[in-house]
Amino acid sequence: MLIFVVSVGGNVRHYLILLKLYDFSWFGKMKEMYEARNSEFIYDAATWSVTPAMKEAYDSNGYILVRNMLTKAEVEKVKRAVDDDQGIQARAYSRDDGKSRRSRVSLWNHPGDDITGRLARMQRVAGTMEQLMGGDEVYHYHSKLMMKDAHTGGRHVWHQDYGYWYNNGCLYPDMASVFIPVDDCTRENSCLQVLRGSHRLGRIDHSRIGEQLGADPERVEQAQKVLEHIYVEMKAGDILFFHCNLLHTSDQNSSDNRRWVFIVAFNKRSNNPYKQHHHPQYTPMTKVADSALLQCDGSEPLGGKWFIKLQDDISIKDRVH
Ligand SMILES: O=C(O)CCC(=O)C(=O)O
Repeated sequence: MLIFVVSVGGNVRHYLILLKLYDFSWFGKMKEMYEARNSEFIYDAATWSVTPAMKEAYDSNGYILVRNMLTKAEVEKVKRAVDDDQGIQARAYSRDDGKSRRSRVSLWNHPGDDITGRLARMQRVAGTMEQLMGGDEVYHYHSKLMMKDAHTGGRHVWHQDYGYWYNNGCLYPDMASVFIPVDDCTRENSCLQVLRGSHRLGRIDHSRIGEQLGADPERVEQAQKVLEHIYVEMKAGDILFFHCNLLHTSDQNSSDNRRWVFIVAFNKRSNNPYKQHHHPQYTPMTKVADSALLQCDGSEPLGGKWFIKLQDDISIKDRVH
């Protein structure tokens, strides 16, 4: 109950107004409406779980963005690991964007037990993705460090990840990715762009553009007329979870700042590819506690990750789709 004393006319008459405000739930409801509309949530370690509102936002928009999901200490640890040029970076190759720029990528099939492997298998990452995908068992399909360096980083044309993975013998679009910035991602340094709700268009035909597969430009143009185009600006520590049919793109990085991100892809056990290809068949994945990342000291070996070499990355080889 709130009591206000109101003075009218400057002095004489005073009114006592009693306002019974038993119910502040409108505030919570407004917050929920904002979160659902924008697919944007704030991480709270003490209470975190995938709520029906998050699942609904994921199902209707094709993604959710969770702010502050990694702590500063965790981001620093990940940064140190990828900045080591004898580590993951040493396995990188570059991809032509069809417009004379290149992005560097390091890609590996099994998570391993180093910092990046623990990051992928953490409850916060793998557990959240699994819940958003419906709760069935998921496995690690691959991870990559996508490096767009200042002034040189290449673009990614509009595509759906399932536009690639369909060709790998995955029958269902029961797959998804987790986008984890190592650096802040802004419009200037080529943050991810998505078409909200485009996963509901189903799989679109893809064809070759440079060394990439791009979604049929006619479809993309029509989709852009009816769906909202979002620039997903993120701080290092924020995490984006997105469906494999969500149309996404990113520009060349012409800025002074590099833009490096991890992308972890998951597949459902029930969607085991019907043929062998350059990413793994179902392989059980052990999730680790959220504390596992900070327990790494950086000396963990990179063994068992099955890094992909340029010649093995059939997604950039000439082929008919
Ligand atoms: O790094 C990016 O901006 C996008 C990468 C991407 O879309 C992909 O690898 O499928």
